[in-house]
Amino acid sequence: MEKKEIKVMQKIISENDRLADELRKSMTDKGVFLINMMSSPGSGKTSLIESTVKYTDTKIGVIEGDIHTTLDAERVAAAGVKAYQINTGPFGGDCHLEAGWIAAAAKEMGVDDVELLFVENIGNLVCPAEFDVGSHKNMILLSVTEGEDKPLKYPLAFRESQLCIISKIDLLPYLDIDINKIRENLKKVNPAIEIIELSSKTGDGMEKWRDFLDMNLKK
Ligand SMILES: Nc1nc2c(ncn2[C@@H]2O[C@H](COP(=O)(O)OP(=O)(O)O)[C@@H](O)[C@H]2O)c(=O)[nH]1
Ligand SMILES: [Mg+2]
Repeated sequence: MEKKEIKVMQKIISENDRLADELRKSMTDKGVFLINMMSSPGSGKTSLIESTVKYTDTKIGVIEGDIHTTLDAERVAAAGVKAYQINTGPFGGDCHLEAGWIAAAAKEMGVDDVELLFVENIGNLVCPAEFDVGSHKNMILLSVTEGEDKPLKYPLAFRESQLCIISKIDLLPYLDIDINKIRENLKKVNPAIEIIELSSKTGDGMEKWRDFLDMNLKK
């Protein structure tokens, strides 16, 4: 990367950090807890939001990030969740979300009736980790079909997250994957990371996820 490009990137990131702090404070003042969800495409972010509704009375809102389509916003809205879709495709197809966009989306959607706001970030394990979106907590999903090595290959995303959901555990009997190795690799890159194993499909482990949300919402 040329020196000029590095300088421009640094400027974008420091402006994003400023907006992120501003948004976090404004959400705290409004009593909204903001969780940023990151993961590879298909690891189960939208499914987890859909099934969370069945386990809590908390008023949930979701800001969906995708390059194209409003499919995820339609899915969570059908599950009874207040939803807003951001598409980056028409603006160059960015593979991450930024704090300013989340602030604008939250304003347009309205959060007066929301206690828990999820940002479903754009599916990939690289760019979203580089941008603070103003969240109180970052979480990452890693489905059991993705392999034990992903925390080692994409450490930043796992380091920036306080919680890792190991998802789709109902599939374990059909796979040659060692869940202990996943845990071990997670702790190698982020010793403080909390880990919850669950299946949005069968509901296994969902009570631990609900407890995590309850504990954070009480604070
Ligand atoms: N077996 C199983 N499939 C799941 C589970 N969670 C999600 N899926 C499936 O995985 C696919 C991708 O899920 P989705 O929630 O769209 O992932 P996202 O791209 O991270 O939002 C869908 O076909 C889901 O039905 C789970 O816990 N168990
Ligand atoms: Mg999704």
